[in-house]
Amino acid sequence: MAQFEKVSKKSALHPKPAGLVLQYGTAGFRTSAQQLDHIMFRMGLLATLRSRKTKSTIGVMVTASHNPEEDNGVKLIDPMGEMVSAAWEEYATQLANAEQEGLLKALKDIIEKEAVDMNQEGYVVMGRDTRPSSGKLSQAVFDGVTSLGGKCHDYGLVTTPQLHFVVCCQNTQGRYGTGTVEGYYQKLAQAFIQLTKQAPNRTDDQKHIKVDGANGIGALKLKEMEQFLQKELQISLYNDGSCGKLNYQCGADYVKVQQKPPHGLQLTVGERSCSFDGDADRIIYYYVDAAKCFHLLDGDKIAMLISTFLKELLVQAGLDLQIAVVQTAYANGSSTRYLEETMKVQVHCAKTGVKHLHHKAQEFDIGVYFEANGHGTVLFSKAAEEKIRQLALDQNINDEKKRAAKLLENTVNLINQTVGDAISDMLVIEAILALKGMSVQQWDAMYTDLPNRQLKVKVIDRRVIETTDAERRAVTPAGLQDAIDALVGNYSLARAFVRPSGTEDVVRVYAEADTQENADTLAYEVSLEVYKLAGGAGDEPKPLH
Ligand code: 16G
Ligand code: MG
Repeated sequence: MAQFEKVSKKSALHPKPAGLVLQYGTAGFRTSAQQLDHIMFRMGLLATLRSRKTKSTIGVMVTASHNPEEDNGVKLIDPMGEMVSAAWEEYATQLANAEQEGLLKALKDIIEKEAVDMNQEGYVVMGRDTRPSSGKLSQAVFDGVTSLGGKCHDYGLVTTPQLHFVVCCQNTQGRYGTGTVEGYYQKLAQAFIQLTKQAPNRTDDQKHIKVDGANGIGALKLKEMEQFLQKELQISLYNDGSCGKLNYQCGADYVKVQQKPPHGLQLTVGERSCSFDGDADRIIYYYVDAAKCFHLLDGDKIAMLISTFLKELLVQAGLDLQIAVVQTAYANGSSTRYLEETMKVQVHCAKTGVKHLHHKAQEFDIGVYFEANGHGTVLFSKAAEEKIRQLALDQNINDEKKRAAKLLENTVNLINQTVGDAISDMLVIEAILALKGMSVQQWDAMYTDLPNRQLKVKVIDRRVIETTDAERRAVTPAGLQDAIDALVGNYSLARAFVRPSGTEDVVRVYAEADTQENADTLAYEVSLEVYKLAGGAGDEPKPLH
């Protein structure tokens, strides 16, 4: 077939280094940019098949998110803007690792297994972050799509969530919005302006926010969006990519993990600031108090703020919709307790990785999901959205109900329901703070985080650790969980768990306890057990103090 001849020819331009094996990680392939050319070409092929199979537009995003600038990666986006399904992740791995001479066979295997109609049109949209390698790697995706007879539209430099948004718009015939970057700005800005109109007495201080753009695509796109916001938000942008290096000593991951402000952004006492990550699908807030103490408001605090706000509006609107918060094992114990005991919101725990949280959140009328690292969004079921929109149109309700319904409706419009989105999340948070007349300190004071510590342990093979109960308990190696339980028992308000990383060759350790010193000691003690029982590599972990 002529179709496959073209694939053969083109694939020779994007050859796979013999013997190289790469795994589809939590959110896609991610490694040093030099190793990815063949992966990109092949993901172009796969996206075209996926498009033919689903008779929908599929997205391919070239990015390595918060990772170093020298890395790159690829994320595949399914028809409704969600991450690609598990079965196709499996195909992605097979196709990625087929040796050059076995590529056509691997491709035909998938076509056969999924009964892909090769006469169906294939349509792929692609985007990329600001990494120097992203342009060339996008070209490889393009070659993959077109060599298999698919059509391809390159959106160029976009944030990951913008590409998710575009995919969803295209596959819902515009019901979700206009499938362009401008359509994204318009939809979100309009919703934000409608919301802040209901908070008329905002001072200039309240309208102002400092943003650390991680020297990445988020900075670029926020600059573009600013004019659409009509001065309702005044943004001071730092680490905008004009001189610094991507994600280097800045960005959401740096701030969260280091628990300190990014370089290149001076904090003034009490002022709100936030950091995006390298592809703008995560956000973290922070401020310093009068004593120069740094305070972080992570994904847990964001989920708490948003779910509290929505719950209050549901009560005011008299809408009987079930709201739930989905977290991971990394959620601070204080946040879970606050949500369950004070807010009376049901909380669920999912495995790490957006796809798992997203899935769980889909089970509710309103599912708020956030990872502590700042990745999250809100999902509204079709029925919930419909009820909210109907109520907002209802002429026979009182003013309080009407206002609540309109606020809910605009919040639905402002949230990027396809995936966590730093820009959208920031606008939602800013709108809520404005509507509640709340300062960042007041938001922070709603509950106090338990001190915690994360560590990494190098082991020979991290797969020896298997977990259950949403990664909160280790099933193997034998004895590890018992050891952790015994250690946790020595501290108050303590919790600890270990899990193999899905993105790095390490085992991650998390511990929290009543004091920072106890959390640190517990994390160290658990690390030592991992090292001993799970085949530690290199030097034994050392105490932090
Ligand atoms: C990926 C995930 C992120 C998760 C992280 C965990 C997406 C879009 N991203 O970056 O949600 O927190 O992996 O990494 O799903 P780890 O397995 O190395 O701890
Ligand atoms: Mg990211």
